[in-house]
Amino acid sequence: MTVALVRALSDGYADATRGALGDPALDGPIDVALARSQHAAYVAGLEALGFAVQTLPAGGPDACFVEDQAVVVGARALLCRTGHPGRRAEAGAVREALEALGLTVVCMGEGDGVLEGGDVLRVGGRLYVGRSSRTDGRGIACLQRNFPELEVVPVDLPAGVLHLKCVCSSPAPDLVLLAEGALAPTTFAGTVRQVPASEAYAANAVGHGGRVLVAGGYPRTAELLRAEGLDVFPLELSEIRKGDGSLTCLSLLLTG
Ligand code: CIR
Repeated sequence: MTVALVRALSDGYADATRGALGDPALDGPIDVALARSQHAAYVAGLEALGFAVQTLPAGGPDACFVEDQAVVVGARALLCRTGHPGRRAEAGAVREALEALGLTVVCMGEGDGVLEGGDVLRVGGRLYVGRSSRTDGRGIACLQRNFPELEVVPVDLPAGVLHLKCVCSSPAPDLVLLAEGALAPTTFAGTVRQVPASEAYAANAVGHGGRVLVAGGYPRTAELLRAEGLDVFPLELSEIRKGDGSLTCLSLLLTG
């Protein structure tokens, strides 16, 4: 199965939770129509990577950031209890979609703490998980209980980082793209390539089969990915970024 689950942008997207990225340049109003066209280009990009894209109907203002609702490993998913209480109502539709695709879904309960998928990065046999304002120790323990076949590696995030994947991603097997200065490169096993701090936003990239979607306007990151032998597809993300989102946040990728 090579399916990407995405969620349509709601009319209320202009009211998405904002400000965590701490960049005043992102303070202006969100242009929802432009956000929708950027989202459509993202969907086309996922198709170019080889995914069959399934689009869920719109939900709350932040629901397009579907990555936060689940952690998928093979044919199993852990449905997250998000650290953002206002986003918990988004989970039901994601659960139904994952079950309809044949996945076994386990739901986090109230005693399981909080966890958001944006804090979880899979690299080979490891799940790196950010300890953040959205993910706590009990959530990390719940992740380890549910995926005992993988090694869960907690990562303390610097202040002001919303999710682990705001500063890193793995767009190709065993490759970690990391924003320089955000975390020690030795945090990760495998090949770590650092993007300059001035291009930190581009450290969040989505890849599959040798092709990579990357935020547009970051030439050094694009060059670095090309040097890894990858085909680079830059995407404009201004309105997604204003909602504190980036590329991985907009999909749940099922490749098991
Ligand atoms: C939120 O604050 O939850 C959304 N506005 C942004 C979520 C971005 N998700 C992600 O980085 N995985």
